[in-house]
Amino acid sequence: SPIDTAKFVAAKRAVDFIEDGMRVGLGTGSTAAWMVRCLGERIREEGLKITGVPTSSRTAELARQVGVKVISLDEARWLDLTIDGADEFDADLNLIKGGGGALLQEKIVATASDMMIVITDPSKQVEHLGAFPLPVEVVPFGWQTTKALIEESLGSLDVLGQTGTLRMNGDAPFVTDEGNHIVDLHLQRIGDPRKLSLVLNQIPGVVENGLFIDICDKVVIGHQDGRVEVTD
Ligand code: DER
Repeated sequence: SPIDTAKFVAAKRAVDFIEDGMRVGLGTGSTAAWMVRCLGERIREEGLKITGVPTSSRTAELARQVGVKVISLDEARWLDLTIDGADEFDADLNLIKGGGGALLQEKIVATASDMMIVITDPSKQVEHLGAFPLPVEVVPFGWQTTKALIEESLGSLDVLGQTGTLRMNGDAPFVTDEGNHIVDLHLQRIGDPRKLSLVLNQIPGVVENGLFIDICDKVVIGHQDGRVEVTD
């Protein structure tokens, strides 16, 4: 499909940044999956020697299938490069991530990397973050209270919407790789993403949120006609 072409060309371009001997963070989502497949091809065709640190169990599974040597973040300690997708990115390269529910491991791995490259298609580019519901990872204990505290905290912030919804997986709450739940915040527009991220992470019961501030270094935008843009 055209959108798959856009994701594929972005993923393929990003894999060109990977050099022999690198420790690479492997993102989660459909665009990141194209990246893992392209990486597997480079390993097979060029004998590229790298190790990969996955950001979710499903990425780990795919990486092994295509022949990437998978190691844990604890074994790698620090990474040279992480390549991951995003749900939104703005002009400051701040992101909303977490649509796939892997935001906690994604943010830890991206922060442990010298460089983060985000692979996208034009639908992810926004003037202001917030049209995509902001995922907030919360511990299961007292999650309804935590959700209420989150909504209450929004009152003093520059956001338009103020409701959160518990993310479901069928008729049960969605459970992350870490065993937590996700509350999706329907904010419509986030005026000050940095402040919102700090306020959210102070709330007891909140583990992490999907705002990536000052983490992304490059965005690769793939287009359905095969064109690719790289933005620093
Ligand atoms: O969940 C995530 O953070 C994913 O990377 C998401 O942001 C992008 O997923 P997509 O590539 O399937 O659109």
